[in-house]
Amino acid sequence: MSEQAETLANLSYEERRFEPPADLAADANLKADAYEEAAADRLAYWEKQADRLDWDTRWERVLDWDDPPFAKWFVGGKLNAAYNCVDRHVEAGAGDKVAFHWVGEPEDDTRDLTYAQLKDEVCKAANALTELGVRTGDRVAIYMPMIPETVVTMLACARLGAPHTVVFGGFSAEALASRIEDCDARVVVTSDGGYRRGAPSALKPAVDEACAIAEKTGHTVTKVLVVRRTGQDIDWTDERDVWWHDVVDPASTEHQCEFFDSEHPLYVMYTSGTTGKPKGILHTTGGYLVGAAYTHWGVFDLKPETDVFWCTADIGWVTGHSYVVYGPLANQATSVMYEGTPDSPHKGRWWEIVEKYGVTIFYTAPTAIRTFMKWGDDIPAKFDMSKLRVLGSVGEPINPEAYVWYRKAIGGDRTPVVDTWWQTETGMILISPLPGVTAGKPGSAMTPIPGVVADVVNDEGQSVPDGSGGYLVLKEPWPAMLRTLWGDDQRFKDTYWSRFPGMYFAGDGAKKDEDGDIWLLGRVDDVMNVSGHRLSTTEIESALVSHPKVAEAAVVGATDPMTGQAPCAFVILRESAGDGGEDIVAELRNHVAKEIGAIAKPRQIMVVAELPKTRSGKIMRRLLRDVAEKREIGDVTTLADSTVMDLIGQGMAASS
Ligand code: 6R9
Repeated sequence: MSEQAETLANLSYEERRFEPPADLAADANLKADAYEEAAADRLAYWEKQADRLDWDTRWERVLDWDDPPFAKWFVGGKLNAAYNCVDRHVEAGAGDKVAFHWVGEPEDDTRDLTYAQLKDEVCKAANALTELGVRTGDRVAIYMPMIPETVVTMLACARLGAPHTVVFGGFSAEALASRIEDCDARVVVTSDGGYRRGAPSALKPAVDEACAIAEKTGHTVTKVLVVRRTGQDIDWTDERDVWWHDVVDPASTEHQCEFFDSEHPLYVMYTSGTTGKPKGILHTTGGYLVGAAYTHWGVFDLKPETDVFWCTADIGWVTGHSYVVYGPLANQATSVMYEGTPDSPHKGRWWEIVEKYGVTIFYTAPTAIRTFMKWGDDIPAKFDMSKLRVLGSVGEPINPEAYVWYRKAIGGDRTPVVDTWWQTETGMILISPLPGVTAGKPGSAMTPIPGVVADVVNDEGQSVPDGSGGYLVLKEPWPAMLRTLWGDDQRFKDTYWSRFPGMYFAGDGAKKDEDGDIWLLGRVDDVMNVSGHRLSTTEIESALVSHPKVAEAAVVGATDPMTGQAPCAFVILRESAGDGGEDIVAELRNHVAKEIGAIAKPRQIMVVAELPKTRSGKIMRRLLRDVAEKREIGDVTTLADSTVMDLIGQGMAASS
């Protein structure tokens, strides 16, 4: 090998390893033998994990996989998720323990909620929701900021066996309406607004608008329950809208909970797929709660007596469901929950909170880590974060430099970093280092956790050798797996189970390194990952095409130093729109924000005369990605008209 080639080979090989600290390893919840135990008898291992919960009726069978891909876990078992998250801890004498140190964005607006208080609030909300007509099986939509009432509402729904669907507060009225309609929710819980970046930001107007949109298709929302958070002025529909303080506050704290079948639906969470229509991922009660509790305990090495856990995710995403709400509460953890943005009122706000509450385990996303890196080491250095002992990352691949910075600047060079791979569909972490076992490699999610069977396969579905890349698959069912897509079993089969027969196809590319450790390489479908949030190219294209001036649109996810990927759009205007006018780009960006949400706003919009298409009419996104990432344009031989790229290239030069 030439000297230069050798240098290159070494550069692309990550040699840094971070061994677990000795004290953590000695006392770890999960040790190396867990891998062997789970491999020897996987179902017995999961059965043991199910004993973390309180069951009213014990299951008869651990897994029913007789009709794949439709799984049933802990068959015949009965339990209540809210009882497991709250009541049983109070009954065990932990009522005075803090469940949440809640921190509002305005300084000094804080509230500690004990398990006993949480139990009272959940019971009151369950009684109030019943008054409003919610029955077992009914879907309830939740569109809320990060306030305690959001958790209370989710648990109240779980207590009643009414599946919730939480819609991220950053989503638009249109997006909210489509979710309300898809899962046929008749009751919506919201607030007047929440605090973001130092100012009240409204939520209720979007609910009003969503109800009006739904009404047009014949779908009536009968009740909207509204928490007063900011006190801002809002419109009010007398027969439909109800204040939380009028119905929940005076309700009884007594509520007898019912126990539901292990497979009773717990929630539906919408996520972007490869078509314009979001998919309603269905999670059920027993398996999901077992998976969330087990991974929260094992991957973060949670010691409920002494740890203070903080997952910064918004409850509107699956990470918030599993690691702000269900996992930590099932494990009787004490958690921090923060309402606002990391830079309000100053860029050290998160670290100030870590210091104040003595946070020991911290879980966030690479996009946030990269932002802090940009802001500089001196900001976290001002705070005492010496109690931190485990750091976690989720949502997208973490670049090795960000990993190393995170470990050093936040973790004082002591803390293991667990890079956790999972999805809305998987419900729980599946691939991750274990903090007391694994010598972490920056950038690698390492290996499947005990109980999980994952692999990287080639186009034919064969396992690739170490040192090669392919597609990430799961080869055995796991308890928190999605059960189906709400109302669409066929799409469930097509999306996840048809690419490789008998295996779950995650949609992610991955490689195994020479040691067999897994590196995630990003999506292999038309889904992009923007700041850890999934957006589909088709969804943004549909939003653009719904604008009266747009004839055609193509969207690609271009690499972005801060957000991982950023949407870049190429649009063809309608003849009638002329050149679209001076503000066409701003107009279209705002239109996308209105249709989907601000997070989907294209970073860049280029008005073009043609789009590169194959002879069969498929848009060649690969070429557009080359343009968006300012690369040399790749192979154009399959283009129907090869001059198209020259035109786009010229337009690009003119616009930059
Ligand atoms: C939990 C969550 C899932 C997609 C997934 C993958 C990406 C998540 C990752 C990661 C590399 C990690 N992803 N964690 N990629 N390393 N540690 O994020 O769920 O919003 O459904 O996104 O995110 O591409 O397929 P969700």
